[in-house]
This record gives sequence, structure tokens and C-alpha cells, in this order.
Amino acid sequence: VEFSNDVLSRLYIMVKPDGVQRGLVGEIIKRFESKGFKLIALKLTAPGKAHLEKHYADLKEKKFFPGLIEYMTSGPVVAMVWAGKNVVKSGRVLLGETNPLTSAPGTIRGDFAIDIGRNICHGSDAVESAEHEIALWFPEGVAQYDRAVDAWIYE
Ligand code: FUP
Repeated sequence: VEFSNDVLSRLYIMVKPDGVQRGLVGEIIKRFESKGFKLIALKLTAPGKAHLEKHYADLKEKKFFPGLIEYMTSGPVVAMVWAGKNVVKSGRVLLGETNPLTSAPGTIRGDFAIDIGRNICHGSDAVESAEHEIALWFPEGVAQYDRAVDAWIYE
């Protein structure tokens, strides 16, 4: 199976401290895995304030920023990278809207969250930000995408 690089993409997702404490790591992995995406990096990590300020640099002027950083440093997170066809767009559909209030049932946030400030997971919003976030969270690198299973997933 062949597809062009802009279609075969990589997505950074992160189970936030509330998702980890609530035992939703397996559920979130399961949804991406059963969809057909391929896991190419995974770790439990407790990032410091400086690291999270880099991750959320775009939001540093927002009123909710201090609270966001405090919440994100309140426990370990599970960082992962998924690969597949249109995984950034498709992954955001699986996750639901940033605000769980407007996330449809069947999405991760629609099924498991209520408040925007406790929305259990993060997903990159574009292919470029995904690559930036992958480099930030996995400086050691990620696994090579293995196409052995593609014939069973893509036409
Ligand atoms: P997303 O791209 O879905 O991660 O959403 P944003 O980058 O807009 O927001 C990042 C995080 O900031 C959200 F997951 C939760 C937090 N946030 C708030 O707490 N309040 C807001 O009004 C908006 C975002």
C-alpha cells in the first residue's frame, strides 16, 4: 500500500493527569488501536513546569494558563505517538472537541469528561504542530512506521 506523506501522518496525543488518575489510559489506547492506527511511541512521564510551558507556549497569554500548568503538573501524563492515514484529523474526531460540553457521545471527551479544564487528553491540532510536539516529547525518537499491516486496513 502506498500513500503520500501528507496523508500518512503522525499525531502526538497525551493522556493528561486526570485521565491517568481516572484509569482511562487503556480506554484511550484501545480506541486508537481498534481504529487501525499504529502506536509508534509511548511513555509515562511527569514533565516539569518549564517543559509544559514549552508545550503550551501558544497559550501563555491566556487567563487560564497558570491553572492549566498547575493541572498538567499535578501528576504523570502518558505521552504517545500514533501513525496512519490522516491520523491528525481522524484522531481529533476520536478525541472530540476541546470543550467536553460540545463533544459528541462516542468521542473520548464526550464519553468521559465534563469540564474544559479537565478534558483528560490532548491531541495535536495540525500535522506541523504534531511534528513539533513529537520532537518536544520524544527527543530520543520514535519507532519506524511498519507497513506490514496496511493491507488489512487501507484499500
Ligand atoms: P486543544 O488543541 O484541544 O488542546 O485545545 P487548546 O490548545 O485550545 O487548549 C489547550 C488546553 O487549555 C485545553 F485542553 C484545556 C485548556 N483550556 C482551558 O482550561 N480553558 C479554556 O477556555 C481553553 C482551554
